Amino acid sequence: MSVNLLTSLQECKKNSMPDQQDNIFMARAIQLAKRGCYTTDPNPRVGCVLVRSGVIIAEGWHAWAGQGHAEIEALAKTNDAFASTAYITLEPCSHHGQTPPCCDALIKAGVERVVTAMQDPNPQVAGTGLARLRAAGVKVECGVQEEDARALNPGFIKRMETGLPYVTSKIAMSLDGRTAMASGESKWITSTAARDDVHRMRAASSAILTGINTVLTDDPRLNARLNEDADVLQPVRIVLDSTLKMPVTAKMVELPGSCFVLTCVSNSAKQQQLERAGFQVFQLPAGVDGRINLHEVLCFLGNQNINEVLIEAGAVLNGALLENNLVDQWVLYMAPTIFGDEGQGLFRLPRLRTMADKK
Ligand code: AOF
Ligand code: ZN
Repeated sequence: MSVNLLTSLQECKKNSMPDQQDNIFMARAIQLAKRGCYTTDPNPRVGCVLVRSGVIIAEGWHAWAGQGHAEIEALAKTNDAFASTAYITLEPCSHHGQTPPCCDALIKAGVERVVTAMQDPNPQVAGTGLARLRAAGVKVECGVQEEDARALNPGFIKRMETGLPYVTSKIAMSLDGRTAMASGESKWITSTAARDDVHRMRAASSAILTGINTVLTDDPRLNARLNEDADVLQPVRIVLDSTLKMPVTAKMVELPGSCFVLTCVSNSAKQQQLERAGFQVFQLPAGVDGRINLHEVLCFLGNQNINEVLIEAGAVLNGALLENNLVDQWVLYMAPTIFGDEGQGLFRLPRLRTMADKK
């Protein structure tokens, strides 16, 4: 815990209103949840703080799917949680998934009050955890710092609510809005600081998606390479490759983690070659233009339990994504360089001609 937060907790503990205390302890639970930022997929990031008489008696967070949920990790750190308040960034689960229900563990431990930031959007839980706690006589509040807690898990929430992943597209551009020279050459537009930032974004993503042309031009590794020492569950590397041009020698397939090639042609000989090299190949429906239908791609990713997908692609794919309104968040890095008139733009959108067409 940071010294500042500790001091403010101690100062606050005797005199403050219950609401203020709730906010401070929930802020701490949110901080703890962030420790699972690179590892909890496909599960959400969740933090938990157990408090008695205004003092934190135990803390926990969810780190890896299949391992302890935040509440269980916190309960394991104290042998007496009786009459405590549990601050949890997500409603405690009520179902048997890979682990038993957290709401039962809280009841069994004699927790007196549960404060959560938000309901679990997982239809298997969706309010039943809170209802079970109330039925057992536990005081329950929900909605404390909900906005910050939702921001921990944009992908998990969107996937649970819509079946689709949360989509971020990252684009690096020059001051004159170019993303590559006319030849396709683009290494490097941004500084190392910006690229380090991208590796943190990659680490927090469930998948990195690009188009086959980027692979043919750059042979990218598409893995997360962090400077700091942190556990990372490597994102799935995904390439949209309508006509199965993927080279079996691509660098990305040599690295730990999965590589998916999504295509809309059937070519069993090439598919077998790619599979022998370590790729997983999936055939998806084509759109009217003969390329893979991008909405189908997102449905496929949702079915594969991908929460957050980071797109790192060129102007063609970004143009199609923009046109189909499939991106939730655009992240633009602008470097203080000029590429000139021949350079490639951010979005290939040939149908825009008049001001009435503008996006
Ligand atoms: C909690 N606390 O820390 C997390 C929760 O397969 P399992 O057992 O890991 O369950 C996964 C589901 O549990 C996940 O989809 C979400 O609904 C909930 N996650 N719940 O009480 C936690 N990570
Ligand atoms: Zn749980």
